[in-house]
Amino acid sequence: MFVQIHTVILRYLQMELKSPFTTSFGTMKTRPVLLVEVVDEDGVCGWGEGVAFSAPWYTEETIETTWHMLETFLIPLLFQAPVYHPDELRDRFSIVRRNYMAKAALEGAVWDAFAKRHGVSLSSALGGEKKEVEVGVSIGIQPITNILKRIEQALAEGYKRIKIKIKPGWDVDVVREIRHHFPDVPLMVDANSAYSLRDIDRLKALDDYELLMIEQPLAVDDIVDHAKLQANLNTPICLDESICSYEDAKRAIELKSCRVVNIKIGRVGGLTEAKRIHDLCQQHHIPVWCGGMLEGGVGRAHSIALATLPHFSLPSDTAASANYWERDFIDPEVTVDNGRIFVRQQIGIGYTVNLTEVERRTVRSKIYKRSRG
Ligand code: OSB
Ligand code: MG
Repeated sequence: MFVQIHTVILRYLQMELKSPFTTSFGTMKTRPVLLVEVVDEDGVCGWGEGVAFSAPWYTEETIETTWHMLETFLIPLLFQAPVYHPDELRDRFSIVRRNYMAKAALEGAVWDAFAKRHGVSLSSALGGEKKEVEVGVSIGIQPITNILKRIEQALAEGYKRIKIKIKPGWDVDVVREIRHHFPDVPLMVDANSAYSLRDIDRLKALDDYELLMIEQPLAVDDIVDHAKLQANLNTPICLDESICSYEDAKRAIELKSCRVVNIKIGRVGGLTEAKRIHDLCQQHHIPVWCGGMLEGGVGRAHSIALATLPHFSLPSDTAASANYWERDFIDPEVTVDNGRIFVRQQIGIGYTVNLTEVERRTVRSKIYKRSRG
């Protein structure tokens, strides 16, 4: 059985976040979403989501570069030949350098169509086993009283761990204050690359607060300084931005640049690559967890399916739809019950895309057709 995609529809959605999200880089109030719909010869649909933002602060990609790469290179490559298994797309797309979020958006849609054709859930198609996944929340930079309130709320909702964003000058004091109010809460921090080795004393001071890990303290493309830092820290370093491929993960493990890896489907170029990194980390006893990109429902569904793989042993950054949106564009919306998401067993991503909700937010869309003959 194979999937021959003959139509791809790209949609640019403008979503409004319930509350602004601030990282070491800046504040986001809205979130553009690139929705990818693929349709095969028998009318089976698959859905993917591009996770690049409007500005290239997290990686070099933006929603516009993603659209361009899809339109000019990746969709034509997909149309060229049938897909017997979505794993083939990693090779087929490799003639395009990097542009991982663009690749992941299209590959994810094909994975969904593939699972639907085979009558299985995306989780099963990937080899996932878990029936539920544990999740935490990521809380942006904001006045400390708001952070404390958000933590209390998240714990009341059962979230399994709390992550806060830090930056130079907004770190040790904030963590100390949180620990004063919540001495035992599973807590971690994410710097989104805001420090350099010159800040080593400040980062070492975080060792006193029993953090689960420090996520991406140093440069986005670094694994050498992270190794030096890790050798001087008791707290595990978790790499996010620095790991864009299996090879990146391999080198980081070899250099001991981190003790934990955050896997995001978009950042690494798709589910196939995410699975390869998962397997590699499993072999090396490096715990992994599934990161988040403030996704809409389709991206969220993909992250849930990925996190059902056996070695995802730490809570994901996949909070409930209601943590981000007044109304998500899938049915049902993603809900969290005592810190867990129950994995839907329906075929494909397991959620239905609500076209009314999609169209309400669509700024532009374009249909691409495979030419026959
Ligand atoms: O670094 O993990 C990150 C959000 C946007 C970009 C990068 C990151 C994040 C988060 C939030 O931390 C994760 C989420 O709730 O989706
Ligand atoms: Mg991060």
